[in-house]
Amino acid sequence: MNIEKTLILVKPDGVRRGLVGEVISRVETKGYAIEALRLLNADRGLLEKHYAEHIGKPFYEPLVEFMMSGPIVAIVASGNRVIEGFRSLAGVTDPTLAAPGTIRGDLARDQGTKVVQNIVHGSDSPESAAREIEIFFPK
Ligand code: D4T
Repeated sequence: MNIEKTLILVKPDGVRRGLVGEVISRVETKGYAIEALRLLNADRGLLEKHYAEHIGKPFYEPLVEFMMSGPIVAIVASGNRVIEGFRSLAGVTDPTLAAPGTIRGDLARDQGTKVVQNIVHGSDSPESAAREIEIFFPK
């Protein structure tokens, strides 16, 4: 059956704008299952782990500041090919270019900030999913 799990984050812009329900609704309507969910304020240490691959990049510090600017919602969703399925639901990173019909394409735009504010994060591989789920939902 190859049922996968993925980590989804509703970023502070999504929570601030009251889009948590909309994101969950799109995940559920697509047919994926919600396995776990928590609201939290991410601290720098947690974000350093989550965004380790981006440390040193020009957008890293603005990214961390943005991710600490308000509560986020972490979700584990499951289903066959949910990792690529959620990436498809989310749309590409840049919300200006994300296709209409996607979360980012429908709900986000360029805010003129140093960091892309794009409502959601989704794991990009089984390895990332396992690593990220352990960060947000440690056993
Ligand atoms: P996440 O990881 O949040 O699902 O987004 P993506 O997978 O679509 O994008 P990413 O990991 O490459 O980037 C993480 C995070 O950094 C912001 N970002 C990214 C940015 O502000 N400027 C940039 O040039 C890039 C590449 C947006 C998402």
